Amino acid sequence: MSQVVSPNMQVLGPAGHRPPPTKFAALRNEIRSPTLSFLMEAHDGLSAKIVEEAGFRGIWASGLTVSAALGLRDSNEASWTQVLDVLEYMADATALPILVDGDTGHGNFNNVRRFVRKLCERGLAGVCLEDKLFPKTNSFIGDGQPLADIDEFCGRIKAGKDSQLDDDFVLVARVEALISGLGMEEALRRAEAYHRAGADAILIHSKRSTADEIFAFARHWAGRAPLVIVPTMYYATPTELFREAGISTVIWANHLLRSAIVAMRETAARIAEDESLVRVEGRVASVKEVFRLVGNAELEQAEKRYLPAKPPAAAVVLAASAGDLGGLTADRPKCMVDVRGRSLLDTLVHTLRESGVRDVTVVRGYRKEAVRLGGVRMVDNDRYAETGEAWSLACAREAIRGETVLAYGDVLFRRYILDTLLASGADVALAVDALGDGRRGATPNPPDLVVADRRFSGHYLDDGPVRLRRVSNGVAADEACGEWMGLARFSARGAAWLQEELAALGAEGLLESADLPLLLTRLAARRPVEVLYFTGHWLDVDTLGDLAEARNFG
Ligand code: SPV
Ligand code: MG
Repeated sequence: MSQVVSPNMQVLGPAGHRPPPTKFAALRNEIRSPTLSFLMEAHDGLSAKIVEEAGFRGIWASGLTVSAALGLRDSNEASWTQVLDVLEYMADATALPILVDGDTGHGNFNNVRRFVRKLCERGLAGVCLEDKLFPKTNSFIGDGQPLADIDEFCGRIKAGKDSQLDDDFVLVARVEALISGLGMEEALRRAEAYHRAGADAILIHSKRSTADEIFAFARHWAGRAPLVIVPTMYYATPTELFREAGISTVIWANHLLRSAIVAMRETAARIAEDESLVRVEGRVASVKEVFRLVGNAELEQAEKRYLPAKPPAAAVVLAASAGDLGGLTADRPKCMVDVRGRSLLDTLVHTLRESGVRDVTVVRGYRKEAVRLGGVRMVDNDRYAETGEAWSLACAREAIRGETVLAYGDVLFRRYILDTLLASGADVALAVDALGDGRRGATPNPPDLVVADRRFSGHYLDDGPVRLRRVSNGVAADEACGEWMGLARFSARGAAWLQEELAALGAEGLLESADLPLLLTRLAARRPVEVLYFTGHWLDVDTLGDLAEARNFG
């Protein structure tokens, strides 16, 4: 069940159910619960999503890794508002509560007040403040870093708690006394003072490779407030021992960033060495996976809901000529010949409908009474025997208004070809098979070969426009850039150009004799007509051999 995060950071459940807790309450519950909790490091929106998908219940926004991901040191080099921006991306990216590594609070009590308010406003569920001085340094650097005066730090804690905008906001006070070598007594003294100042939990930090001093602290502390630990250095300690010691929360503080460094380095080295992507493709997340992680599917849905819908395209299918498939076309035109229980025309119309093209006009002529199909408008070219394709098209003039797909009645193509045409921004786009060069054997109808201003390159990134120069069944194979599939799409503007061209042919007395290649070539001389290259995945049925192939298609 998907959840929705409302602006006030309430995670909304399905109607009729008690809503789950806010992010603030969720973090408070984790820290307070008697069972051991885990916060996993994240440093940006994407890593926050990855933590959520891994099943964690909370996130640690690490100062070290947020800084490092920005290419900076963990020394307050990023301003607090720059950090806040990163935190906002993280909060927006996940429904999980985030405990923010607030370093020293970026100054004195006054800076803490503003910082805490801003965190609450942006849906960050808690902050951890450490008893050091601004600008701080990472705890694992150097020895004996100076600590804040206890009373001054207690003032920061009080100021933070007094400034929180939600009662469940969590303030964790981090004790650095063990890190700084000041000993257990000082650590306990500080923890006690911070607890009294209002901290919701104590983070006791250690840089030793064993957890002995953490366990000793926990024993002395005796559960006075929840204890949070960061076992980066004492990582080999079995987690069970933390449970037995009554620890509240373990922070896995930096491991997503560190794993990303290894993965990125390996990928960069391979690509640099190979000057190729071959060895890395398949070992890296797919582009599709990136789209999924950032929620492209939701955007698609939203576009359907909010973008003005353009009227669906219509189609004109030219099916007036007889075609010659021997006895099969004695009583019906070729488009009505059966292919696996369905006529060619039916299959074509089905593909059109699947792509949202529902308004279909079929121009029939030869054996017109045999051309029957539900939900399709029929227009007759009764002069089919002495006229050509342009005349047939002109018979359907009324149907060419807005966006229009034009297809021969004897072609089959995979749906993605039509979808690509429909998605094209071109006003006139022809589907051209870059592999078709007219050498595929003698057919009764020589193929319509295309000459364009650019040949098919096959490059993944090559999606620049290709302009039609001419299309004709008289193009030499060497000159041909591909074969027109008998499929084209016109935008509303392109459809108006098509109307103009039909009118021009009529005015010049050419309408009866012209075929579509001539019409398109003339159009290309005056208007931009684009070629969209494909490689196979279509066929037209001219022979019994083609028909056999058609029966295996799909
Ligand atoms: C951080 O992740 O930034 C921390 C934890 O503060 S540590 O690096 O262990 O200091
Ligand atoms: Mg830190």
